[in-house]
Amino acid sequence: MSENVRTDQLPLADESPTTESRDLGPSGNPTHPLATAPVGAPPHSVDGFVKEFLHELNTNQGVPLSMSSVNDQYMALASTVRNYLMARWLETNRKVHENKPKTIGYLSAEYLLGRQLGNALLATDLSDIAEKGLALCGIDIATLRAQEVEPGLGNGGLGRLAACFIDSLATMDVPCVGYGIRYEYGIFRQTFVDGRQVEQPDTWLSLGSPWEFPHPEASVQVDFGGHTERYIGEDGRERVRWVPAWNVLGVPYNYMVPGYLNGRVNTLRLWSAQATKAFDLQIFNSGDYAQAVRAQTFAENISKVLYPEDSTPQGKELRLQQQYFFVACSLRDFIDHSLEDGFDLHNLPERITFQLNDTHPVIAVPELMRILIDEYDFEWDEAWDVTSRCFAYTCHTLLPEALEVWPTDLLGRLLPRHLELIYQINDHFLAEVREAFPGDDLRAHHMSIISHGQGVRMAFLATVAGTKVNGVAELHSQLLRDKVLPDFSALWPEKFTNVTNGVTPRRFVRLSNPKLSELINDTIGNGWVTDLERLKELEPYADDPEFRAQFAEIKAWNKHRIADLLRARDGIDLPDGHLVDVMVKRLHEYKRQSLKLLHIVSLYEQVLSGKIAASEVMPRTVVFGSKAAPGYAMAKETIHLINKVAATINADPILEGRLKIAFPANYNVTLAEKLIPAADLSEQISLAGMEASGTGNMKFALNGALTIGTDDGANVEIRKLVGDKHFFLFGMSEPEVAELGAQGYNPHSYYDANPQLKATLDLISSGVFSNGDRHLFDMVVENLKNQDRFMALADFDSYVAAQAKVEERYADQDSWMRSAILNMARTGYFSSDRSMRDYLQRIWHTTPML
Ligand code: 26W
Repeated sequence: MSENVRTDQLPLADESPTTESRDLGPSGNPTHPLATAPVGAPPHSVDGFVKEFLHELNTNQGVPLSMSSVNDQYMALASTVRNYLMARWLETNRKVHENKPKTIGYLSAEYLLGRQLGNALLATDLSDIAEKGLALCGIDIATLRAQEVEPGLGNGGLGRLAACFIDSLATMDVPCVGYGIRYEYGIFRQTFVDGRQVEQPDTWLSLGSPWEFPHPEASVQVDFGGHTERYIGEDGRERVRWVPAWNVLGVPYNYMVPGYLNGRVNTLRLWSAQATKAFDLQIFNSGDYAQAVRAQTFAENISKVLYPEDSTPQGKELRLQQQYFFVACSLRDFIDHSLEDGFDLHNLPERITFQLNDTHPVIAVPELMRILIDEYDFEWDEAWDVTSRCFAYTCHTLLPEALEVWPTDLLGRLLPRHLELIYQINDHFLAEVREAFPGDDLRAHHMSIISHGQGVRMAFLATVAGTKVNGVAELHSQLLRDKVLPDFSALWPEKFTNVTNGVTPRRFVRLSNPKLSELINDTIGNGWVTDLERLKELEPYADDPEFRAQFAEIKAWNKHRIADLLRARDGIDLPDGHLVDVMVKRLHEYKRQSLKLLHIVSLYEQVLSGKIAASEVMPRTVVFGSKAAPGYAMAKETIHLINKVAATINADPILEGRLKIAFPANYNVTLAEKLIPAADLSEQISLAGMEASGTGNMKFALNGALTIGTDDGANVEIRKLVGDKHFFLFGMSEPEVAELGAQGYNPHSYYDANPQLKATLDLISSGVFSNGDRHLFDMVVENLKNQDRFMALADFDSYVAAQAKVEERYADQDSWMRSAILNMARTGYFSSDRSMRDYLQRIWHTTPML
């Protein structure tokens, strides 16, 4: 509770305006034929579309075409497409309401959705009609597509995966509600000032957000703080009541999640925090205006902004408030609004499985226990029986520092009842551990959800409560069993499983690579969009020179497209014929952008020192895309160094333009959709055992790029499917990394023993990239020479050797294109549809609703 808002000024429950009764529908009996007719969609024709568009422009935007701004036209186009989807959405909800199927409740603190318009046009097969219709109105649809600001409600892999998963569930006709937070400000906008990252607030809502539907009438009150008190119930049993100190209102905003050409539209429900009482008129009238609205601003802070960290939790109270806020809203919403009145909550597991997207929503476990025990008078065992069959947990990381541990004092202050319940869950659990491992107190101590009395280990709570625990790639899931949660996998081996990540082929092939999609359609038909493993049928065409030529032409076209964008946006040239070498992902030391940088500087050093002639350097453009968490100094310093190296090398004639570095700012989903189809080489170079899976690696392979990578995360499975001849493997394996770590890794010895590595690091310290300032990059260089936690120096030689192989292979364009086609043909497995099939079979035990 921040110091300046006194809890007693926050209205208690009974003061809040009651959400009106939920009995839906007209009070009287509708007799007009239209009133009972099913909601129809506008005619699927150019004329029908134009009529709807102009209607929306005139009535919704309130402007005639002649006076309409681009934003007006975009808003009208969005609401036009929405209207085509609305009938499907209402029909889907009607079917769910009628059939009461088992539903998946996907709980995620992040959704990296990307732009909505293109996907909605694809799902409704309106792209061509819209383009023609708008052209008849004198409008270029590309201009309107570019008007959309993507909702950046996520940091990176975890958030984008959630977006791919809900797209797949809708396309596979699986009833699912995605629950999350409607951050007013998403992931920051990245700009570069003198090569340094500067963060700008993400005002994604400023021009309106046509894809959301607020439902204030379905708001949920969420309590915080206060204390608990015991009392004897009328049945004589001891009861506990939570007496909260303050509360806020959760207002749901519904977003459409359209299935691909299947008439289904699932819902993404994002919660926005609002004060339960607008502002305090008495205080206002007493003249303390700021105080009068303080409660309001305080409440709204909860969904104000996304935490921009994607690996090290800051442990901030507001973050825990965010987690409990959306979880409490979601559970209440499902229990009160999706279950029919009088539904017996003992059967809740038949109606829903809540998938925990990492530990961020795991406070849902004690929240469900609280609801069942305190509000529905369940006994402990009854409540635990239901709760422990309602959740499953997906872990997305291997970094120990990324595992959330909430201090008991903070949890006890904010959620006193939940802390009590967590202690009780832990007691019951440890009793089971002692039973399974009698006398092994050390093991019980190690497995305790409460660590050393002052922290709640959220991953342990998720594992204890979850029916299943899965990693996101085979190697990751194995390391979860062997290294992260070994005691738990010893106790419950059957609880642990794997579901390798996937990506949606709708956005990351069909939408972002239209020319390749056309070639595939012309070759094997368009079934692949919903059955991606059919790409396998393309394998024989890898040996077809005509097909290879068409494929190469498309790659070249995609390169021109990104070249135009980079030139226009960042003034960066992408010369023809360059190998396009792309590394796009969050900036983190374990992902080793520094290793990529050492390769680039090593090439430059060799030319500067005359070891090689510039003509020996394969024409290559390296494209980086990376945001660093604002508080992550080493990551920000690495970005600074990359930009300085880029500026120097791009301007140095000695390389005759044969080596270029581009670092477009503000890497996001929209930029990924343009960059990935243009790539020849995909950089997946994390230290083995660190990247849980990666999903960019899958997107690159599916768009015909070859991977240079370590045997880490899903790289292992990609390499297995595409074959060693079509994958540039390098570096230590995970066991070798563990071995080197165990025997003690001394990075300086690699620096001393490897003249080229030494020359490379010394060049950075020479000041050549920093106007002679030899110490500007000491932070990065000293760290690599003395700590190098992620062993970039140890893998340097192997990486440089693999890059030499890349240049050798790329020189033979025909065989390169053959490999590129085989990469595409053999990676259909990495569709998020397949991932969903695995979750359905292994974890959710439910089937699509037909
Ligand atoms: C609390 C701070 C925080 C926030 C986000 C810690 C950890 C996270 C995420 C789990 C980090 C993340 O995005 N992990 C990535 O998840 C992807 C989807 O499964 C994987 O493909 C990536 O390998 C993994 O780094």
